[in-house]
Amino acid sequence: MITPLSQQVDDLMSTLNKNDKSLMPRHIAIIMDGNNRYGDHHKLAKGEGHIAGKDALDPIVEYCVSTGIEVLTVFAFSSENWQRPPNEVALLMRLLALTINEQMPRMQKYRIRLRFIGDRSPLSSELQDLMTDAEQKTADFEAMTLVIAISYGGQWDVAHAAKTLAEQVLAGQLQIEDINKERLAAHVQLADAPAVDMLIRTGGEYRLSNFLLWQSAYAELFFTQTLWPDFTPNELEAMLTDFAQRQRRFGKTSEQVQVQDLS
Ligand code: M2E
Repeated sequence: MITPLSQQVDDLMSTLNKNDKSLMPRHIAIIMDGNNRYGDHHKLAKGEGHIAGKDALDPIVEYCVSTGIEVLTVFAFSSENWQRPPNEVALLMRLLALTINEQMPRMQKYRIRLRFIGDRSPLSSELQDLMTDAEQKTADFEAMTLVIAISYGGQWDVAHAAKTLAEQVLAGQLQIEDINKERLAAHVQLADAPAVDMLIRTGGEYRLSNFLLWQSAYAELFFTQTLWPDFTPNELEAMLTDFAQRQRRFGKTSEQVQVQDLS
């Protein structure tokens, strides 16, 4: 079959993007929305949409590793998700533990560092131990960092950072006059990672839902109707082509954004 010219141009464009690192995001964040609606559409039993969603992440992770993305952060469980029906919360907690166990060999294979962000205090001690263990075992991997946000909220994150600064003031280690955005930035989650430069939300809603508020201050936003279990590397690749075009168009501004890390 002959490849249509438009497809050839698209392929060439995405090859070119990957060769110019300044046109590629360093840090992609994803709000993986639409699992329950996927379950409804496919007449699955309650909760099975989340199982489908769990499996959709693997090809996305592999694609990100292969294109040299440094950090991929996904919203697995928000601080607001605690208000979902108790049996859904219980299922999600079981799925989280199951997924972490399942993912370990893959993390080894692809040399991916696994990290977790969020308020761990409401999580079971078993889950907390599993998370700490996974972080320790993958700490030296360098192909990519996969960040899983669990019991995470952007407002919690900023409040938590403010509390750290307040403690420093109380201990006489910091003057109130010296509090500024750089000082606060040093204490939000992922302070040592590059800022989020691409934020994707699947599932057709146009909200940030309290995800990485501070870290996404300059992020390019991408929304798709695609439900999370249907999201593919192909669609991500199309978004990356769009991202590169936005970077080209706003060349000057994006250069300024590129250099500003969160630390
Ligand atoms: C995930 C968690 O809705 C969530 C259910 C569990 C799996 N999931 C979606 C995740 O986001 C942990 C790891 Cl290590 C990877 C993915």
